[in-house]
Amino acid sequence: MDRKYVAPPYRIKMVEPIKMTTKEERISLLKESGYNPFSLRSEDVYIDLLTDSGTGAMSHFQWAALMMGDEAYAGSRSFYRLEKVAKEITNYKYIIPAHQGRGAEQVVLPQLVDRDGLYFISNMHFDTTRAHVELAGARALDCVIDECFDTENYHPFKGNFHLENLVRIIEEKGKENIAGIIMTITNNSAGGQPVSMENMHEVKKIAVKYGITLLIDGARYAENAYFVKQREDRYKNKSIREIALEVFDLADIFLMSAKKDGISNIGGLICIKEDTDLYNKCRTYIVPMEGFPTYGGLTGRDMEALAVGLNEALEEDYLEHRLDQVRYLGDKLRDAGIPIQYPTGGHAVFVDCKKFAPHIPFDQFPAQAVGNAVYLEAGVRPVEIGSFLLGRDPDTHKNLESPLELMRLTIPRRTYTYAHLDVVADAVIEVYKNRDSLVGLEFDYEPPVLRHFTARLRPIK
Ligand code: P61
Repeated sequence: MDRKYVAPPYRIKMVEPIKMTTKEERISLLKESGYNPFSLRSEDVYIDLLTDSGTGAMSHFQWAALMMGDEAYAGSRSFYRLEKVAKEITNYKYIIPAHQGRGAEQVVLPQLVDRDGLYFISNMHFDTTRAHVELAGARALDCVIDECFDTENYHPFKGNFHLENLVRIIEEKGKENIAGIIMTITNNSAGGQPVSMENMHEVKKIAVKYGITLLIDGARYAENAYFVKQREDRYKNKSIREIALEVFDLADIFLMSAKKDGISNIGGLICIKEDTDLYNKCRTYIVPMEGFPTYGGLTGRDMEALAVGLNEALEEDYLEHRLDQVRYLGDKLRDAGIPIQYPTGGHAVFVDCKKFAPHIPFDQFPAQAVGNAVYLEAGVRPVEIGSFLLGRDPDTHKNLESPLELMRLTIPRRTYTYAHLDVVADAVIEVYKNRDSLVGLEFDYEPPVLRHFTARLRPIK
Protein backbone atom coordinates (compact mmCIF):
# COMPACT_ATOMS: atom_id res chain seq x y z
CA MET A 1 0.00 0.00 0.00
CA ASP A 2 1.16 3.51 -0.79
CA ARG A 3 2.10 5.03 2.58
CA LYS A 4 3.06 8.35 1.08
CA TYR A 5 0.32 10.71 2.12
CA VAL A 6 -0.12 14.38 2.32
CA ALA A 7 0.30 15.85 5.80
CA PRO A 8 -2.31 18.43 6.76
CA PRO A 9 -1.54 21.99 5.60
CA TYR A 10 -2.45 23.26 9.09
CA ARG A 11 -1.53 22.62 12.70
CA ILE A 12 -3.76 22.15 15.72
CA LYS A 13 -4.47 25.18 17.88
CA MET A 14 -7.46 24.05 19.90
CA VAL A 15 -8.59 20.56 20.83
CA GLU A 16 -11.91 18.96 21.67
CA PRO A 17 -11.57 15.84 23.86
CA ILE A 18 -13.30 12.68 22.68
CA LYS A 19 -13.61 9.48 24.64
CA MET A 20 -13.88 5.78 23.98
CA THR A 21 -16.72 3.86 25.62
CA THR A 22 -16.61 0.17 26.54
CA LYS A 23 -18.18 -2.47 24.33
CA GLU A 24 -20.78 -3.24 27.03
CA GLU A 25 -21.74 0.43 27.13
CA ARG A 26 -22.06 0.56 23.36
CA ILE A 27 -24.27 -2.52 23.28
CA SER A 28 -26.79 -0.85 25.58
CA LEU A 29 -26.42 2.61 23.99
CA LEU A 30 -27.16 1.20 20.54
CA LYS A 31 -30.19 -0.66 21.86
CA GLU A 32 -31.49 2.52 23.52
CA SER A 33 -31.01 4.40 20.24
CA GLY A 34 -33.38 1.98 18.49
CA TYR A 35 -30.45 0.63 16.46
CA ASN A 36 -30.34 3.99 14.76
CA PRO A 37 -27.04 5.87 15.28
CA PHE A 38 -28.82 9.19 14.50
CA SER A 39 -30.30 8.82 18.00
CA LEU A 40 -26.96 8.37 19.75
CA ARG A 41 -25.53 11.23 21.77
CA SER A 42 -22.37 12.48 20.12
CA GLU A 43 -20.59 12.11 23.47
CA ASP A 44 -21.09 8.38 23.13
CA VAL A 45 -19.33 8.37 19.77
CA TYR A 46 -15.54 8.11 19.59
CA ILE A 47 -15.02 8.99 15.92
CA ASP A 48 -18.03 10.57 14.28
CA LEU A 49 -18.25 9.85 10.56
CA LEU A 50 -21.98 10.42 10.23
CA THR A 51 -21.50 13.45 8.01
CA ASP A 52 -19.13 16.08 6.71
CA SER A 53 -21.98 18.58 6.96
CA GLY A 54 -21.26 21.39 9.40
CA THR A 55 -18.78 19.21 11.28
CA GLY A 56 -15.53 20.67 9.96
CA ALA A 57 -13.03 22.69 11.98
CA MET A 58 -12.94 26.42 11.37
CA SER A 59 -9.65 28.21 10.79
CA HIS A 60 -8.40 30.98 13.06
CA PHE A 61 -9.33 33.38 10.27
CA GLN A 62 -12.92 32.19 10.53
CA TRP A 63 -12.96 32.45 14.32
CA ALA A 64 -11.56 35.97 14.06
CA ALA A 65 -14.19 36.86 11.45
CA LEU A 66 -16.98 35.88 13.85
CA MET A 67 -16.16 38.94 15.91
CA MET A 68 -16.98 41.13 12.93
CA GLY A 69 -20.56 39.88 12.67
CA ASP A 70 -23.10 42.65 12.08
CA GLU A 71 -26.35 41.42 13.57
CA ALA A 72 -28.59 44.02 11.92
CA TYR A 73 -31.92 42.58 10.86
CA ALA A 74 -31.76 44.34 7.50
CA GLY A 75 -28.78 45.30 5.36
CA SER A 76 -26.15 43.63 7.55
CA ARG A 77 -22.55 44.45 6.65
CA SER A 78 -21.81 40.71 6.99
CA PHE A 79 -24.33 39.96 4.25
CA TYR A 80 -22.55 42.30 1.85
CA ARG A 81 -19.23 40.65 2.67
CA LEU A 82 -20.70 37.21 1.97
CA GLU A 83 -22.44 38.45 -1.16
CA LYS A 84 -19.15 39.82 -2.53
CA VAL A 85 -17.32 36.52 -1.97
CA ALA A 86 -20.14 34.43 -3.48
CA LYS A 87 -20.35 36.76 -6.49
CA GLU A 88 -16.60 36.48 -7.06
CA ILE A 89 -16.77 32.68 -6.96
CA THR A 90 -19.86 32.27 -9.15
CA ASN A 91 -19.99 35.43 -11.25
CA TYR A 92 -23.77 35.38 -10.59
CA LYS A 93 -25.84 38.50 -10.16
CA TYR A 94 -28.02 37.56 -7.21
CA ILE A 95 -27.07 36.00 -3.86
CA ILE A 96 -29.47 35.14 -1.03
CA PRO A 97 -28.31 33.34 2.11
CA ALA A 98 -30.29 30.49 3.64
CA HIS A 99 -29.88 28.65 6.92
CA GLN A 100 -28.61 25.52 5.14
CA GLY A 101 -29.01 23.59 1.89
CA ARG A 102 -32.57 22.45 2.45
CA GLY A 103 -33.54 26.03 3.32
CA ALA A 104 -32.34 27.08 -0.13
CA GLU A 105 -34.23 24.15 -1.67
CA GLN A 106 -37.52 24.97 0.07
CA VAL A 107 -37.38 28.54 -1.21
CA VAL A 108 -36.29 27.94 -4.82
CA LEU A 109 -37.84 24.64 -5.92
CA PRO A 110 -41.51 25.65 -5.44
CA GLN A 111 -40.87 28.70 -7.68
CA LEU A 112 -40.10 26.31 -10.55
CA VAL A 113 -43.23 24.21 -10.09
CA ASP A 114 -46.38 26.00 -11.25
CA ARG A 115 -48.63 22.97 -11.83
CA ASP A 116 -49.01 19.23 -11.29
CA GLY A 117 -47.25 16.62 -13.39
CA LEU A 118 -43.75 18.16 -13.47
CA TYR A 119 -40.40 16.42 -13.08
CA PHE A 120 -36.89 17.27 -12.04
CA ILE A 121 -34.09 15.17 -13.50
CA SER A 122 -30.78 14.83 -11.70
CA ASN A 123 -27.71 12.66 -12.00
CA MET A 124 -28.85 11.75 -8.47
CA HIS A 125 -31.05 13.73 -6.10
CA PHE A 126 -29.82 13.79 -2.55
CA ASP A 127 -32.56 12.93 -0.07
CA THR A 128 -33.45 16.47 1.06
CA THR A 129 -33.53 17.65 -2.55
CA ARG A 130 -35.80 14.75 -3.46
CA ALA A 131 -38.00 15.58 -0.46
CA HIS A 132 -38.33 19.23 -1.53
CA VAL A 133 -39.02 18.28 -5.14
CA GLU A 134 -41.87 16.10 -3.89
CA LEU A 135 -43.10 18.68 -1.37
CA ALA A 136 -43.26 21.18 -4.24
CA GLY A 137 -45.59 18.72 -6.02
CA ALA A 138 -43.13 17.43 -8.63
CA ARG A 139 -41.37 14.10 -9.07
CA ALA A 140 -37.64 13.37 -8.93
CA LEU A 141 -35.98 11.20 -11.58
CA ASP A 142 -32.35 10.06 -11.41
CA CYS A 143 -30.21 9.52 -14.45
CA VAL A 144 -26.61 8.59 -13.68
CA ILE A 145 -24.21 6.49 -15.78
CA ASP A 146 -24.33 2.71 -15.31
CA GLU A 147 -20.68 2.59 -14.20
CA CYS A 148 -21.77 4.25 -10.97
CA PHE A 149 -23.43 1.02 -9.84
CA ASP A 150 -20.38 -1.09 -10.60
CA THR A 151 -18.54 -0.30 -7.38
CA GLU A 152 -15.45 -2.40 -8.04
CA ASN A 153 -14.31 -0.94 -11.34
CA TYR A 154 -12.51 2.32 -11.89
CA HIS A 155 -14.21 5.16 -13.72
CA PRO A 156 -12.85 8.69 -13.22
CA PHE A 157 -16.29 10.35 -13.13
CA LYS A 158 -18.86 7.98 -11.71
CA GLY A 159 -21.16 10.91 -10.94
CA ASN A 160 -21.75 11.70 -14.62
CA PHE A 161 -25.17 12.05 -16.19
CA HIS A 162 -26.28 9.27 -18.50
CA LEU A 163 -26.75 11.59 -21.48
CA GLU A 164 -28.83 9.26 -23.66
CA ASN A 165 -31.17 8.52 -20.78
CA LEU A 166 -31.45 12.21 -20.02
CA VAL A 167 -32.62 12.90 -23.58
CA ARG A 168 -34.91 9.87 -23.52
CA ILE A 169 -36.61 11.00 -20.30
CA ILE A 170 -37.09 14.52 -21.63
CA GLU A 171 -38.60 13.18 -24.85
CA GLU A 172 -40.80 10.69 -23.00
CA LYS A 173 -42.13 13.11 -20.40
CA GLY A 174 -42.24 16.10 -22.76
CA LYS A 175 -39.85 19.02 -22.38
CA GLU A 176 -42.63 21.28 -21.10
CA ASN A 177 -43.03 18.90 -18.14
CA ILE A 178 -39.43 19.13 -16.98
CA ALA A 179 -39.16 21.79 -14.28
CA GLY A 180 -35.38 21.60 -14.12
CA ILE A 181 -32.23 19.56 -14.50
CA ILE A 182 -30.22 19.34 -11.28
CA MET A 183 -26.49 18.62 -11.49
CA THR A 184 -25.41 17.31 -8.11
CA ILE A 185 -21.67 17.93 -7.74
CA THR A 186 -20.12 15.91 -6.35
CA ASN A 187 -22.73 13.19 -6.64
CA ASN A 188 -23.21 12.42 -2.96
CA SER A 189 -25.51 9.41 -3.12
CA ALA A 190 -23.24 7.67 -5.66
CA GLY A 191 -20.22 7.92 -3.38
CA GLY A 192 -19.16 11.55 -3.50
CA GLN A 193 -18.33 10.86 -7.12
CA PRO A 194 -17.31 13.72 -9.37
CA VAL A 195 -18.98 14.87 -12.58
CA SER A 196 -16.64 15.72 -15.45
CA MET A 197 -16.52 19.12 -17.08
CA GLU A 198 -17.11 17.42 -20.40
CA ASN A 199 -20.30 15.80 -19.10
CA MET A 200 -21.53 19.06 -17.60
CA HIS A 201 -21.03 20.82 -20.94
CA GLU A 202 -23.08 18.10 -22.65
CA VAL A 203 -25.85 18.45 -20.07
CA LYS A 204 -25.83 22.19 -20.72
CA LYS A 205 -26.25 21.62 -24.46
CA ILE A 206 -29.24 19.38 -23.79
CA ALA A 207 -30.77 21.93 -21.39
CA VAL A 208 -30.37 24.68 -23.99
CA LYS A 209 -31.76 22.53 -26.79
CA TYR A 210 -34.95 21.80 -24.84
CA GLY A 211 -35.14 25.14 -23.04
CA ILE A 212 -34.89 23.65 -19.54
CA THR A 213 -33.60 25.45 -16.43
CA LEU A 214 -30.26 24.09 -15.23
CA LEU A 215 -29.54 23.98 -11.51
CA ILE A 216 -26.39 23.03 -9.66
CA ASP A 217 -26.72 21.34 -6.29
CA GLY A 218 -23.15 22.18 -5.43
CA ALA A 219 -22.57 21.41 -1.77
CA ARG A 220 -19.17 19.98 -2.74
CA TYR A 221 -18.41 21.93 -5.91
CA ALA A 222 -14.81 22.69 -4.83
CA GLU A 223 -14.04 19.00 -4.38
CA ASN A 224 -15.58 18.37 -7.78
CA ALA A 225 -13.36 21.06 -9.32
CA TYR A 226 -10.30 19.41 -7.79
CA PHE A 227 -11.20 16.08 -9.45
CA VAL A 228 -11.70 17.85 -12.78
CA LYS A 229 -8.21 19.32 -12.43
CA GLN A 230 -6.72 15.93 -11.55
CA ARG A 231 -8.55 13.78 -14.06
CA GLU A 232 -9.34 15.89 -17.11
CA ASP A 233 -6.18 16.70 -18.93
CA ARG A 234 -7.41 19.96 -20.35
CA TYR A 235 -7.83 21.39 -16.86
CA LYS A 236 -4.55 20.42 -15.24
CA ASN A 237 -3.12 23.92 -15.58
CA LYS A 238 -6.27 25.74 -14.52
CA SER A 239 -6.87 26.98 -11.01
CA ILE A 240 -9.70 25.58 -8.90
CA ARG A 241 -11.39 28.98 -9.10
CA GLU A 242 -11.21 29.03 -12.88
CA ILE A 243 -12.71 25.56 -13.06
CA ALA A 244 -15.48 26.51 -10.64
CA LEU A 245 -16.28 29.64 -12.67
CA GLU A 246 -16.57 27.57 -15.84
CA VAL A 247 -18.99 25.22 -14.09
CA PHE A 248 -21.16 28.00 -12.71
CA ASP A 249 -21.28 29.63 -16.12
CA LEU A 250 -23.15 26.58 -17.40
CA ALA A 251 -26.06 26.83 -14.97
CA ASP A 252 -28.90 29.22 -14.17
CA ILE A 253 -29.17 28.56 -10.45
CA PHE A 254 -26.67 27.34 -7.85
CA LEU A 255 -27.99 25.97 -4.58
CA MET A 256 -25.47 25.25 -1.89
CA SER A 257 -25.41 23.61 1.46
CA ALA A 258 -22.50 25.73 2.66
CA LYS A 259 -21.94 23.33 5.57
CA LYS A 260 -19.73 21.33 3.23
CA ASP A 261 -17.48 23.33 0.89
CA GLY A 262 -18.19 26.49 2.85
CA ILE A 263 -16.37 24.89 5.81
CA SER A 264 -18.97 26.42 8.10
CA ASN A 265 -21.04 24.88 10.84
CA ILE A 266 -24.22 26.28 9.34
CA GLY A 267 -25.28 28.09 6.18
CA GLY A 268 -26.67 27.81 2.70
CA LEU A 269 -26.73 29.88 -0.46
CA ILE A 270 -29.16 30.64 -3.25
CA CYS A 271 -27.25 32.02 -6.22
CA ILE A 272 -29.13 33.11 -9.34
CA LYS A 273 -27.23 33.94 -12.50
CA GLU A 274 -29.45 36.65 -13.97
CA ASP A 275 -33.16 35.85 -13.72
CA THR A 276 -34.49 38.95 -11.99
CA ASP A 277 -38.04 37.65 -11.86
CA LEU A 278 -36.96 34.45 -10.08
CA TYR A 279 -34.77 36.47 -7.74
CA ASN A 280 -37.68 38.69 -6.78
CA LYS A 281 -39.91 35.66 -6.16
CA CYS A 282 -37.25 34.05 -3.95
CA ARG A 283 -36.63 37.29 -2.07
CA THR A 284 -40.31 37.49 -1.26
CA TYR A 285 -40.81 33.83 -0.45
CA ILE A 286 -37.74 33.55 1.76
CA VAL A 287 -39.11 36.02 4.31
CA PRO A 288 -41.74 33.72 5.85
CA MET A 289 -39.54 30.63 5.36
CA GLU A 290 -35.98 31.54 6.35
CA GLY A 291 -35.96 35.22 7.22
CA PHE A 292 -35.23 38.60 5.68
CA PRO A 293 -33.17 38.22 2.47
CA THR A 294 -30.03 39.79 3.93
CA TYR A 295 -29.75 37.10 6.60
CA GLY A 296 -31.86 34.11 5.48
CA GLY A 297 -31.78 32.38 8.86
CA LEU A 298 -28.11 33.08 9.55
CA THR A 299 -26.57 35.32 12.16
CA GLY A 300 -24.18 38.03 10.99
CA ARG A 301 -21.29 36.05 12.46
CA ASP A 302 -22.35 32.92 10.56
CA MET A 303 -22.19 34.92 7.34
CA GLU A 304 -18.71 36.23 8.23
CA ALA A 305 -17.37 32.72 8.92
CA LEU A 306 -18.91 31.47 5.70
CA ALA A 307 -17.42 34.28 3.63
CA VAL A 308 -13.96 33.20 4.82
CA GLY A 309 -14.67 29.45 4.59
CA LEU A 310 -15.84 29.66 0.97
CA ASN A 311 -12.45 31.00 -0.04
CA GLU A 312 -10.48 28.54 2.10
CA ALA A 313 -12.28 25.57 0.53
CA LEU A 314 -10.87 26.58 -2.85
CA GLU A 315 -7.24 26.43 -1.71
CA GLU A 316 -5.43 23.69 -3.51
CA ASP A 317 -3.20 22.42 -0.69
CA TYR A 318 -6.29 22.07 1.48
CA LEU A 319 -8.15 20.12 -1.21
CA GLU A 320 -5.14 17.91 -1.90
CA HIS A 321 -4.94 16.87 1.75
CA ARG A 322 -8.70 16.48 2.12
CA LEU A 323 -9.02 14.13 -0.82
CA ASP A 324 -5.90 12.28 0.25
CA GLN A 325 -7.50 11.43 3.61
CA VAL A 326 -10.44 9.86 1.80
CA ARG A 327 -8.13 7.97 -0.53
CA TYR A 328 -6.02 6.78 2.44
CA LEU A 329 -8.98 5.25 4.26
CA GLY A 330 -10.31 3.77 1.03
CA ASP A 331 -6.96 2.14 0.20
CA LYS A 332 -6.70 0.56 3.64
CA LEU A 333 -10.12 -1.02 3.28
CA ARG A 334 -9.51 -2.19 -0.27
CA ASP A 335 -6.18 -3.72 0.70
CA ALA A 336 -8.10 -5.79 3.28
CA GLY A 337 -10.47 -7.01 0.57
CA ILE A 338 -13.43 -4.88 1.64
CA PRO A 339 -15.74 -3.83 -1.22
CA ILE A 340 -15.96 -0.05 -1.57
CA GLN A 341 -17.10 2.40 -4.23
CA TYR A 342 -13.89 2.74 -6.23
CA PRO A 343 -12.22 5.08 -6.81
CA THR A 344 -13.03 6.97 -3.62
CA GLY A 345 -14.83 10.26 -4.08
CA GLY A 346 -14.61 13.57 -2.35
CA HIS A 347 -15.93 13.41 1.16
CA ALA A 348 -16.31 9.83 2.27
CA VAL A 349 -15.51 6.19 1.75
CA PHE A 350 -18.63 4.27 0.75
CA VAL A 351 -18.57 0.59 1.67
CA ASP A 352 -20.63 -1.61 -0.64
CA CYS A 353 -22.80 -3.53 1.78
CA LYS A 354 -24.65 -5.51 -0.87
CA LYS A 355 -21.34 -7.29 -1.23
CA PHE A 356 -20.29 -6.99 2.43
CA ALA A 357 -23.47 -8.64 3.75
CA PRO A 358 -25.18 -10.26 0.75
CA HIS A 359 -27.31 -12.43 3.03
CA ILE A 360 -29.30 -9.39 4.29
CA PRO A 361 -32.12 -8.32 1.90
CA PHE A 362 -32.57 -4.64 0.96
CA ASP A 363 -35.64 -4.16 3.14
CA GLN A 364 -33.70 -5.35 6.17
CA PHE A 365 -31.13 -2.64 5.53
CA PRO A 366 -27.72 -4.30 5.16
CA ALA A 367 -25.71 -1.07 5.34
CA GLN A 368 -27.45 -0.09 8.58
CA ALA A 369 -26.56 -3.50 10.02
CA VAL A 370 -22.90 -3.10 9.04
CA GLY A 371 -22.78 0.48 10.37
CA ASN A 372 -24.20 -0.59 13.72
CA ALA A 373 -21.58 -3.33 13.98
CA VAL A 374 -18.82 -0.79 13.30
CA TYR A 375 -20.16 1.35 16.12
CA LEU A 376 -20.20 -1.65 18.46
CA GLU A 377 -16.66 -2.53 17.45
CA ALA A 378 -14.93 0.81 18.07
CA GLY A 379 -17.40 3.62 18.75
CA VAL A 380 -17.16 4.81 15.14
CA ARG A 381 -20.43 6.22 13.75
CA PRO A 382 -21.01 5.75 10.00
CA VAL A 383 -24.27 6.48 8.19
CA GLU A 384 -26.46 4.38 5.92
CA ILE A 385 -26.98 5.55 2.34
CA GLY A 386 -29.26 2.91 0.90
CA SER A 387 -32.81 1.62 1.09
CA PHE A 388 -33.32 2.77 4.69
CA LEU A 389 -32.56 6.35 3.64
CA LEU A 390 -34.44 6.10 0.34
CA GLY A 391 -37.78 5.43 2.03
CA ARG A 392 -41.02 4.56 0.31
CA ASP A 393 -42.53 5.39 -3.06
CA PRO A 394 -44.67 8.53 -2.56
CA ASP A 395 -47.47 7.02 -4.66
CA THR A 396 -47.48 3.29 -3.82
CA HIS A 397 -45.89 3.54 -0.33
CA LYS A 398 -43.83 0.46 -1.07
CA ASN A 399 -40.27 0.26 0.26
CA LEU A 400 -38.00 1.47 -2.54
CA GLU A 401 -34.98 -0.65 -3.31
CA SER A 402 -31.85 1.43 -3.61
CA PRO A 403 -29.51 0.36 -6.43
CA LEU A 404 -26.65 0.60 -3.93
CA GLU A 405 -26.57 -0.29 -0.25
CA LEU A 406 -23.76 1.86 1.10
CA MET A 407 -22.26 2.49 4.50
CA ARG A 408 -20.74 5.93 4.35
CA LEU A 409 -17.66 6.75 6.40
CA THR A 410 -17.84 10.51 6.04
CA ILE A 411 -14.75 12.52 6.83
CA PRO A 412 -15.33 15.95 8.38
CA ARG A 413 -13.06 18.73 7.08
CA ARG A 414 -9.80 19.42 8.97
CA THR A 415 -11.03 17.44 11.99
CA TYR A 416 -9.49 13.97 12.26
CA THR A 417 -5.93 12.74 11.72
CA TYR A 418 -4.65 9.76 9.77
CA ALA A 419 -4.37 7.97 13.15
CA HIS A 420 -8.13 8.28 13.61
CA LEU A 421 -8.61 6.84 10.15
CA ASP A 422 -6.44 3.86 11.14
CA VAL A 423 -8.83 3.13 14.00
CA VAL A 424 -11.77 3.35 11.59
CA ALA A 425 -10.13 0.99 9.11
CA ASP A 426 -9.26 -1.54 11.83
CA ALA A 427 -12.86 -1.51 13.09
CA VAL A 428 -14.36 -2.08 9.64
CA ILE A 429 -11.85 -4.85 8.92
CA GLU A 430 -12.77 -6.59 12.18
CA VAL A 431 -16.48 -6.45 11.34
CA TYR A 432 -15.72 -7.78 7.87
CA LYS A 433 -14.03 -10.83 9.37
CA ASN A 434 -17.25 -11.64 11.23
CA ARG A 435 -19.68 -10.53 8.53
CA ASP A 436 -21.56 -13.81 8.38
CA SER A 437 -22.95 -13.20 11.88
CA LEU A 438 -24.59 -9.87 10.92
CA VAL A 439 -28.42 -9.81 10.96
CA GLY A 440 -30.97 -7.53 9.28
CA LEU A 441 -33.27 -4.98 10.94
CA GLU A 442 -37.01 -4.30 11.04
CA PHE A 443 -39.06 -1.29 12.15
CA ASP A 444 -40.31 -0.65 15.66
CA TYR A 445 -41.38 2.84 14.58
CA GLU A 446 -41.34 4.37 11.11
CA PRO A 447 -41.98 8.11 10.57
CA PRO A 448 -43.76 9.12 7.34
CA VAL A 449 -41.01 11.31 5.79
CA LEU A 450 -37.20 11.22 5.99
CA ARG A 451 -37.65 8.17 8.17
CA HIS A 452 -33.98 7.43 8.74
CA PHE A 453 -33.55 10.39 11.08
CA THR A 454 -35.93 9.24 13.80
CA ALA A 455 -36.94 5.63 13.04
CA ARG A 456 -36.51 2.93 15.67
CA LEU A 457 -35.39 -0.51 14.57
CA ARG A 458 -34.77 -3.92 16.06
CA PRO A 459 -32.50 -6.74 14.89
CA ILE A 460 -34.32 -9.66 13.30
CA LYS A 461 -33.66 -12.71 15.44
C1 P61 B 1 -24.84 14.79 4.11
F1 P61 B 1 -28.11 11.98 6.81
N1 P61 B 1 -26.02 16.43 2.88
O1 P61 B 1 -24.39 14.36 3.02
P1 P61 B 1 -28.33 20.61 4.25
N2 P61 B 1 -27.50 18.56 -1.36
C2 P61 B 1 -26.52 17.68 -1.14
C3 P61 B 1 -26.25 17.28 0.16
O2 P61 B 1 -25.29 16.40 0.37
C4 P61 B 1 -27.03 17.82 1.24
C5 P61 B 1 -28.03 18.77 0.93
C6 P61 B 1 -28.25 19.11 -0.37
C7 P61 B 1 -25.77 15.90 4.06
C8 P61 B 1 -26.50 16.27 5.31
C9 P61 B 1 -27.56 15.26 5.50
O3 P61 B 1 -30.42 12.35 5.55
C10 P61 B 1 -29.51 13.32 5.55
O4 P61 B 1 -27.40 21.76 4.53
C11 P61 B 1 -25.76 17.12 -2.27
O5 P61 B 1 -28.03 19.40 5.03
O6 P61 B 1 -29.75 21.03 4.39
C12 P61 B 1 -26.82 17.43 2.56
O7 P61 B 1 -28.08 20.31 2.72
C13 P61 B 1 -28.86 19.41 2.00
C14 P61 B 1 -27.33 14.08 6.16
C15 P61 B 1 -28.75 15.46 4.88
C16 P61 B 1 -28.29 13.11 6.20
C17 P61 B 1 -29.74 14.50 4.93
O8 P61 B 1 -24.49 14.33 5.20
